Formats: sequence, structure tokens, C-alpha cells
Amino acid sequence: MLKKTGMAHRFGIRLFIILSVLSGIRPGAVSGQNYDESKVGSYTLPDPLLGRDGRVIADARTWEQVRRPELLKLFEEHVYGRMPKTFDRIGFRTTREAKGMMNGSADLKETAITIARGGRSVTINLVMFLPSRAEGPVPVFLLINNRSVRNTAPDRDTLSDFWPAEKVIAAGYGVAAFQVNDAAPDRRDTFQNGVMQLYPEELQRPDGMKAIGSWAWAASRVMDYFESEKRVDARRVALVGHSRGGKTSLWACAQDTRFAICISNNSGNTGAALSRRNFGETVERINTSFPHWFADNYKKYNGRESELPVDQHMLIALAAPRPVYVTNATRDLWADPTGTYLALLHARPVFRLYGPVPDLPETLPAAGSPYISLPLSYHLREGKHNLEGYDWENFIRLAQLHFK
Ligand code: GTR
Repeated sequence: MLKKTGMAHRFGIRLFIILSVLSGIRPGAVSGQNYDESKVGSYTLPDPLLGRDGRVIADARTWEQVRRPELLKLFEEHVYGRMPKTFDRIGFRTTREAKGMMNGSADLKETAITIARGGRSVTINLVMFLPSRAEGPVPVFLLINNRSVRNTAPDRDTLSDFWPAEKVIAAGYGVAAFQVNDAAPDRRDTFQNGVMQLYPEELQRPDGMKAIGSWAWAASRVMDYFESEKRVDARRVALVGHSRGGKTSLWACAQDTRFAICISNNSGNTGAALSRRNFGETVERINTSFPHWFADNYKKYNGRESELPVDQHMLIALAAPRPVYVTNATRDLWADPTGTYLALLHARPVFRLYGPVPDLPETLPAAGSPYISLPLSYHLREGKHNLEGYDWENFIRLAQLHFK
């Protein structure tokens, strides 16, 4: 078999990958996936304000007491897996401090956050810069870094727009990041070697959490640390994630209402994009490529999105009334910009329980015209799947609006 396909075949695959990358379509995005709007077909979204018992939710109190917990549970059971809440101990150890970095404008503080349960422990390493001149606690942007640790280089020998710390500091905010591998290695064969070590029982359950759950859990432990850090205003933390990290930021904000702003960049399938729309990445595709991200139960919905008891507009709604910012990029059709924008629109009824919601355009806004408003923001960036300076500049604008 191998012989028959041989070198020519391998060359073909490589050529295909190179061409895909050059054209901005991510590898694997082509075969069997729909990119034709006319083939999306019709679908019916579950109503966030219709309780399972048929009751219509008409006020914020009933949403919070009845429907919100119900939806959270559905997402746990069918999509992301349970979120363990207890552990034996948590400790914060400063591993490095350096004042007056970035030409005197920022102080570096690195912290090892160690959490123990049942005789095992896991350590999340946090890198953080705080504005040197700030008097009193500052709001902080926390990035869930799903890419290289070089993006968050504490020495600033490498500067990356994935985490443009200088830009955030200049705006007067703190900026922090942890790398997902500390919480769960992003591989199907090793994801257990992190937070899951503390909760081995989750591995036995069809609704047990996996990597994305572990990353979200880690974001909450960073929040535990922020609550103990005098220089951070833990009530004003914006959580940022890109792609798989953006799926995680939404799930973390749904679980943990201490996060003040939820930012989900290019998060696509099982992030901010509607699952029922047949466009770009599908549930089957994501479960096959990344079997270690979601609960095993989620695999039941491969090719059966319409049977899901939830859809992703409901995940956005779980952040209400806190501000949510979702984004797309023009050359990232895999993440379905239209399906993402529609999810944001369909989350509006829940936000309206708390107050007025801005008049968002009814169709996908044009590239390069960000829509920054409370509580819902959106932009479509010109370019490919990535987290860039442009994205951050607009996230900062939302923080300026919300944190004033
Ligand atoms: C892709 C995956 C997406 C997204 C992306 C990323 O391969 O299909 O759902 O998570 O990776 O995280 O960059």
C-alpha cells in the first residue's frame, strides 16, 4: 500500500498543504467541507430563553436561577465536559520580578501557580507585565496562549503581535499570559498529563472534561491568583483567546463569572460559530482531528448537529451581561465568519434581559469596520487566521469603553 502510493503521493500531499497555506485556506479545510453559502441549507436554532420544561424566560432573575444553570449543564454534559470546582490547595510563588522594563514603563512579575489535589499537583506559569506608574490596582488582559511561549517572552527579546504587551501597557493596562501546555498538552496522546492528573475520574466519564476544559480551568486558577495580587484589579480582567484558545475563553467565561470581558478571536467551530450551519469546520471534523478537546459525549453529534440540545449562540449568552467581543478574518472561512456573527446576533435576547443592546447590523459587517459597543462587539479583520495587532487595538478600545 505504502509502496504503491510512494513518493509522488507524499509530494502531492506536501504540495497541497503548501498551496493551501499560501492561499490562506488552512490544510484539511478543503476535502468534504462546504464553502458554498447556497449549500448551507436551513436549520432551527434552540431558543436560549425557552426552558427545558417549556417555560419562557422573561427576566434576568429567572435566567440566572433557572435557565443559565440548565444551559451550563447541557454544555458540560454534551460538549466541553464537567468543570471540577474543588481542590486541596493552591499556592502562588513569585519566580521572577524585574522593575522598569519596556524603557521603564512596565514591571515584570512571573508567578508559578501550583494547585494540588489527592496528592498530585500541577503548576501553571504566569507571565505578567504591569504598568510601572500605575497607582492602585489595574485592569488586566489575560491571554490563553495556545501557541509558542516565545509569543510571551518575558525578556522581550522576541516581540510578537500575538501578545503585544507593549501596546497593552501603553494603554494603561496590565497584560498576562499562560501557555496551555502547562494545563494540558495539546496532543491526543498526552493531554492527560496536566490538570487531568488531579481529576483522573474525569477520564472515565463520557461527560468528563478534557483539554479545553483543562485550559478553562487553568484560566480560573489564574483568576484565583489575581484575587490575591494587590496590583491587579481582579474585577476588571479581560480574558482573551485565539482559535482553540477562543473556544476556551468562551467556556471559561461561561463557567467563571469573575471574568469581566470575554474575547474570542477567530474561534470558529465549537467556539463562537454556530454548529448547525453547514459551513467550514464541522463537529465531526473537529472531533476527529482533536479527539482530546471535548467530552466523549460530543462525538455523538458527529454529522448530527441538529440533535445538539445547545448551539454556540447560547455559549455567548452565558457571558451575559458581561461584554463579549468575537472576531473573524476574511481569509479564515474555516471558522465561518457569517456563522460567528449570527451566533452573536442570536445571543442578543439574553443580553436584552439586562438592558438595551446596540443596533448591530443584521448581516456580517464589512472587513475593517469594527463594531465596538456594550455589551456586544464584533470585527472582521482583513487577512488570515491569526491574532494580530489590529485585533488587540480594538480589544483595548472595548476595555476603554467598559472600564473607563
Ligand atoms: C484548527 C481547528 C480549529 C482551530 C484552529 C486553531 O486546525 O480546526 O478549530 O481551533 O485549529 O486553534 O488554530
